[in-house]
Amino acid sequence: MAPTLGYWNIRGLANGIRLMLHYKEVDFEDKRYQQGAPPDFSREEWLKDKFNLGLDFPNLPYLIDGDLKMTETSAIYAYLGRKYALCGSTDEARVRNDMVYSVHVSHRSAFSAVVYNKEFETLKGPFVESLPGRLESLSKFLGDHEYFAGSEIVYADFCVYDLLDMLNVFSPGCLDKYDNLKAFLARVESLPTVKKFLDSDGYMKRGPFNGAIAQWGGVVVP
Ligand SMILES: N[C@@H](CCC(=O)N[C@@H](CS)C(=O)NCC(=O)O)C(=O)O
Repeated sequence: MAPTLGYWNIRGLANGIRLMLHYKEVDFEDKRYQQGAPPDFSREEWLKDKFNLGLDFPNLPYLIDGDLKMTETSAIYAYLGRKYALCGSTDEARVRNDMVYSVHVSHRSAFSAVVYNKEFETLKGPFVESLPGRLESLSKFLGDHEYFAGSEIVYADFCVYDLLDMLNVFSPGCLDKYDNLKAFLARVESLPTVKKFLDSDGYMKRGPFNGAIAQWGGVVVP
């Protein structure tokens, strides 16, 4: 039976997972829960399922693959990475994958702390000012490599792709001086199976990136 990936109907923590599954042409159910409209932002659609799926730590995203049921984004990436040989084939590639995955989590967490904060307007500027430092180190680490682990694509590439693409919508032009990061985005986008997903109706090119209660990216960004 095809695996099920459950998540909100947003990019959020799941877009990189969706990209990876499409890249590998995995037949899966992309189950998207719809959060209610303001002012209630009901989570009812998810809450009806939350404790009935047999999940040990009920949360979104979840992945159900046969008898295996899991939550925690990092566990889902690691599982799929192992299953589809996207963890890196050498020690060096595996270390690079693991490092850049964790670094991307730090950046994503910092971003979430800003966009979900009621003080968003105050916090936005300092976050934008922090972007060159964040992007510079990713750019240096990527160097002349095709992908973040080297010449082979790994699961962290899909996470970083999603993060950079979102930051470029949040702060247009923030990638301008990083030619290798822009080339990396273009490289991922030109992978035929990824391109097919990016061009499909279901792809959320302009979001929503975040949950509906976020101060930025909770709806499609014009
Ligand atoms: N530690 C979890 C956090 C997951 C999480 O915060 N999920 C949010 C959406 S991004 C959610 O709405 N979860 C559903 C819930 O809390 O019931 C992970 O890394 O996957």
